[in-house]
Amino acid sequence: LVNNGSSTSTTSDFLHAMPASLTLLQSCFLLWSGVSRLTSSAPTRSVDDCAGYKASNVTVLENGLTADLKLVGDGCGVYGKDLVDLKFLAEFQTDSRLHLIIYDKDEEVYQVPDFVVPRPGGSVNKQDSQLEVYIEEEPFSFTVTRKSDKQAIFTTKGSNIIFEDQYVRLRTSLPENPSLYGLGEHTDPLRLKTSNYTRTFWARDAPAVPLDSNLYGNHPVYYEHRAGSGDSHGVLLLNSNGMDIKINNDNGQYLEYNTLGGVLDFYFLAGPSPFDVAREYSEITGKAAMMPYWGFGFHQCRFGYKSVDEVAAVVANYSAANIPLETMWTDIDYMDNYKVFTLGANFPLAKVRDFISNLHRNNQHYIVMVDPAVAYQNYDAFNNGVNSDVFLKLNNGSIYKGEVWPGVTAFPDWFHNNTQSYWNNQFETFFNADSGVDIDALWIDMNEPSNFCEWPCNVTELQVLPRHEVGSKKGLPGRNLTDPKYHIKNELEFLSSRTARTDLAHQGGWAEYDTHNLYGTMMSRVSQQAMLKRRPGKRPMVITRSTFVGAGNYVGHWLGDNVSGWDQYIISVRHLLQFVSFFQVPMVGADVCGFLDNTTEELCARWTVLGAFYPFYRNHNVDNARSQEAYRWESVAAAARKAIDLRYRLLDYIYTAMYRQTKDGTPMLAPVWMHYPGDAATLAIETQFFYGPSLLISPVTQQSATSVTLYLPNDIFYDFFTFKKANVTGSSTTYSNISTSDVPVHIKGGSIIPARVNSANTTTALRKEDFELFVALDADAKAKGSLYLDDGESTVQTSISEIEFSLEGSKIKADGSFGFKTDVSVKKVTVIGNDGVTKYEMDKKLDGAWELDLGSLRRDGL
Ligand code: MIG
Repeated sequence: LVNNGSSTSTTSDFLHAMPASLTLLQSCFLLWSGVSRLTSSAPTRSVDDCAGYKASNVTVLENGLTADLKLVGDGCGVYGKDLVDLKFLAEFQTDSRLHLIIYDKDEEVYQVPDFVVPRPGGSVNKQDSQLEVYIEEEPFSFTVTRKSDKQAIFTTKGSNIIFEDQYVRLRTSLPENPSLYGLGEHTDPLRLKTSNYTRTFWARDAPAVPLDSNLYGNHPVYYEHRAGSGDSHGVLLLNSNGMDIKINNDNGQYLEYNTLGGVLDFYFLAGPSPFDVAREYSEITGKAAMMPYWGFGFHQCRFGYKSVDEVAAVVANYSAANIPLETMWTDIDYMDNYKVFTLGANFPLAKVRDFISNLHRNNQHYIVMVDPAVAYQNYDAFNNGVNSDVFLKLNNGSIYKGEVWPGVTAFPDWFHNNTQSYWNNQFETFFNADSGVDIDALWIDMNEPSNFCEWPCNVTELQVLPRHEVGSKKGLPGRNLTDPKYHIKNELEFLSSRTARTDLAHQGGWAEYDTHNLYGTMMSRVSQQAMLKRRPGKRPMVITRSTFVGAGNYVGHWLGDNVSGWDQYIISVRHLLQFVSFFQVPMVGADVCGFLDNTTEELCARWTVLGAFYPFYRNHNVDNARSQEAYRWESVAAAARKAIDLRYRLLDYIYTAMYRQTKDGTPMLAPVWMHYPGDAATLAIETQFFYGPSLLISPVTQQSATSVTLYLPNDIFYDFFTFKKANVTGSSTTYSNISTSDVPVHIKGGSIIPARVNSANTTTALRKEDFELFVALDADAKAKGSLYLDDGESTVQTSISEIEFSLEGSKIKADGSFGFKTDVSVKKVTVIGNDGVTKYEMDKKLDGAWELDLGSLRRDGL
């Protein structure tokens, strides 16, 4: 097939489906010939004029396609040296996943190591794929289309790839006004801006989590919904280098990757539903780590609890105020001068141990913070690190020194073979159940890593990356590792500003320049393992600040240093959903009542209610701000009691949703559009969200407001508290008179929600409460829902229950597996339908399948 037309693509020809003639092609590539060079042979300095690559040796395989790529002309040299010989590989790994990688022939260029993000692999015949891939030979471009409608979901046509040693650029055209999501961590709108928008990927300690800024974590994956086809897809660029992703619509709509290195390692996920995309993405990230049941309880923390007595007093105050407190936390204040693995004078070991035993006796839990940076001082944690050689070092062999809370510090090198055992030993000693601080879970902070030193800081001489053997994928030698020519839009001036200097080499030779964004995730995994080691068989709960692709496989995340302000209260929803719904990091929550600055009574009450629908529910405050524990104001205490009561009664419902996410990647929380992608009015909704599969939460969004205008998709919804059927759907409606203890919640028709009849003071007690079922009928008067039961804490479960409830006609059923032994029963059923509400009493154990006729049950007078 010869195309003799113009080689430039326009947005309009992009918008049309691929030419029908392509469907006749047996091979999945298109030879493009007769195209003249875009540039003369002289290297140009303009990014847009680079001549790109030419493909040869194109080989069509059963499961994909390979080609060699050669630089056209002398290259463009915009921000470094162009690589002459590249390779292209496209492989259909499953019917819905296409892996496509462009890499250097010698495989010297850095690639995200497989031991950090294990690749899923797999191979299917191209006939079985939902996607197709086409290439054009010169200038080289590739296009990924959806087979069913020939729409291009990604195409580099019309924009040449630039692949230099310190700059890689690739651009895809997109339809006008695309619906794009993800590309975090950010606090920007959930549906991403489509013009003049740059997302920067460079892990940073980001106080006040500002908009339009690089924050703690890096997840270069986006989800796109195409209104035309009604289908969604996902695209991951698995690259950990500093990066700007630009989304713009000057001269056509596009999304453009600009990285400081690495290779173009793409995964295309075909969906076609948004939930399918999420599930497909979970095959790459690995399934999220299941959290302990108690982890869903209410947590209290603050920076600035100065003594164990003060911490104990907070616990006592909660109890006196009759607000259930599941877990108490302590920030860096417990340490001796902020040295990790030490106790300060106001936290004497005997007293701390006493305090923890008391908590445990009451079925409460304790968590403390550990930072990665170790004080450069003569003490055990430092000396042990030196002896096991685990700290990041300069080329001359001396330990690299940064500055964090304790003053001068060393930074563990998570790539080092000895680091896991070093960390295990520190944990086994300091957090020893019999003689140390017997924590139940762990909080890790400052792992971007954060460093108080401004660059250039303590600089003696620049470090040089060693030369690695061909094929090692550890990074090209000879690069400028601290000041590359292309400047990403990092909030801070230099790559090394306020972090570990980027010209350090890790053990094995990887440069911090390439692996900076992995630091928090590698610490997460090592810490999770260390926690598992001290309590074998028990699910570790580790909450980290910095994350990368795959972090959810090990840990949860809190959303960092937000501000006690109304804007940030509501922005927390979109920030949260990124992680749960798009990045497969479900155990997430923002600091309830806000971290920086002083909160207010009204804000704190509203936030305590909203937080009850975060997977991770913790009130946390900065040092020196006004105290904000839930008992500080009567209205906040009332809000907390009511919100916690509801959260706990629904705890098994959300625990079931989390379990499902850990099994198949179905997000436990989701933005409205993921449930109703065909409804254009949902695409930008970011203040309402689904909690579990069936409950729509619509918090009050503004200060002084007692009403909220919420959108109900065109479906059946019932008010979860009054059970009234919503008569306006497919449009917005206003709810009024919402007290600071309340939030509108709707249950979707067709669902059954298992809830505990009564809440309890602790999740341990909660597990002994009986169940009731809320049955919300759909248009056919049917409903279903699930319940997962296990022991709540073991990593390996030998006896679980996966129960499916259903209602059809007058029959209500429990089916599935019933391995988990429990004495609790289902005591009530509330059937919510067109004709109002009927409540029934019943008494059925959860030890085997059953079926009941509602007509045979005693009705409970309403
Ligand atoms: O430099 O440990 O995001 O939650 O309270 C600040 C003190 C260090 C930042 C964390 C915050 C924590 C604080 N930490």
